Amino acid sequence: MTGKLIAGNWKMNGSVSFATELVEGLLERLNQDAVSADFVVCPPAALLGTVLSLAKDTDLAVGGQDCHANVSGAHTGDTSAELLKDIGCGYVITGHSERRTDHGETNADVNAKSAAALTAGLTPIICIGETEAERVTGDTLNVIKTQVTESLPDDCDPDNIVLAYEPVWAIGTGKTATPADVADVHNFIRGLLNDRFGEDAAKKIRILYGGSVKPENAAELLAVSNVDGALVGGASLKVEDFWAIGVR
Ligand code: G2H
Repeated sequence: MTGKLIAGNWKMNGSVSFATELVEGLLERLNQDAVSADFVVCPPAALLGTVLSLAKDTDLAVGGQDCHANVSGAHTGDTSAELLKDIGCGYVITGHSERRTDHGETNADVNAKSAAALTAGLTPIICIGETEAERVTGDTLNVIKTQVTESLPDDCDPDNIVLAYEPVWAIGTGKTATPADVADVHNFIRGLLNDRFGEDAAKKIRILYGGSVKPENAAELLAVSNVDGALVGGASLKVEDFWAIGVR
């Protein structure tokens, strides 16, 4: 692990002209400033070609928003991890709560997709997080424990995985977890990773926070112990805001 990892999840937003402008703006800033953070953008699949051609041979990494667990086959509309790797991606988001909700993805699905990503040579950004109902009933840490245990592939290499803690109630709602809430969960996740991989290996795994991260709250969230970066949705769609989250 080096600096913070700032990952932009564009979700189902953008166009060719939007992507071009945003990526050119990021590259301009990356060329000018000495930056300690690592930046990755995850556009919709249809914009990956546009983004990858602009980001080729630069410090801007590119990722997919999902992948299929299989290498190929009759899976209309899906994209394999191998293909993402082949076109130049370095990362793929797996298990985002919107996929868990919209497509019924289970921890077992997320595990299989993350394993496929690792086999293909991609770094999966494996998302976990509790719902509002689970938080209210005091089940947050139990849910997190189950998600971490079941979503990470058995033999995964800690050098090549990223976790993202995204409380579902804070996603796109403008509600942000307090630094104390985030510290509790991130410290708990680090403990789970220590138990599973041993402290030396576990400390290589970046744990991102996601959920309404914006320039106004980024400094205090990124200062929390065991917060190694951010997974950013809405604010990753404006170059100034996305940049300001990682470079202050
Ligand atoms: C959480 C996040 C990005 P937003 O989904 O993954 O989105 O920053 O809009 O809450």
